[in-house]
Amino acid sequence: MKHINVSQLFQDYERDGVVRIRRLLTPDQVREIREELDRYIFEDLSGKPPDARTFEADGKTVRNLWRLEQHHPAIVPMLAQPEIVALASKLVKGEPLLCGVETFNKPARIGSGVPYHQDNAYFCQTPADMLTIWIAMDPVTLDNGPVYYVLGSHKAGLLPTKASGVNGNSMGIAEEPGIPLSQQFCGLLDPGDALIHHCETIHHSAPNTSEHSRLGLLLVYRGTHTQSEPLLKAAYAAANSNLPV
Ligand SMILES: O=C(O)CCC(=O)C(=O)O
Repeated sequence: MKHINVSQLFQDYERDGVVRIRRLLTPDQVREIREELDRYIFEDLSGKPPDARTFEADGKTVRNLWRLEQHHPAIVPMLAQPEIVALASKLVKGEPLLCGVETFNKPARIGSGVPYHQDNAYFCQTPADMLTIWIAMDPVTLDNGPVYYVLGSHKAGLLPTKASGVNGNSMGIAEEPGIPLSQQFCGLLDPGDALIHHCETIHHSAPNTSEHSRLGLLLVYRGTHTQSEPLLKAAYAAANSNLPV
């Protein structure tokens, strides 16, 4: 990680609400983590509670793994290395707390899309010093459902939400921003590359209709100084209440 210019990254993050980092993980680390995720899904997942995962519409292919830090804590040291924690600390402007380790698997052919949203509609934190480090385990291409971001959108704060009805992504934004894809930042990545986005940056992704998996592994950090906002929590609970697990 010595190749990262942290001050420049901080400036870019503050301006755009999203930054790309090449080679956050080495090919060996990616291989090791991917093997462990495959093993966890195959051997352990069926014994975990329903909040450990969301399936695709076929009811059996994993769309998301949730709460890996609780359900599979042994994976955390493979990811949350000191340099990554230090980077998170700079961007959340305080002591970083790892509050989520999860995946967006986007399996080949059936991986579902993610509606336009801001993560803080789920996280419900104030101040909004919270972020996601989205690490590519596969090549992310134009064809397999990359994440698109509306640059600078975090600066407008949290926008009105609506329930999206999407299992695994229940909170959408009430009005899509109307910015063409060509003017949005497209997170094309090689395995081991990462995106870091602010929790109020608007983003979304299309279904994966390609023959290639697009697995993203996410680390979510907040500063220990942030607090839950009860009104936001209530809206989130309402949006989730009618969705299957
Ligand atoms: O991986 C995706 O397609 C969406 C990811 C996402 O919504 C997020 O990182 O908050």
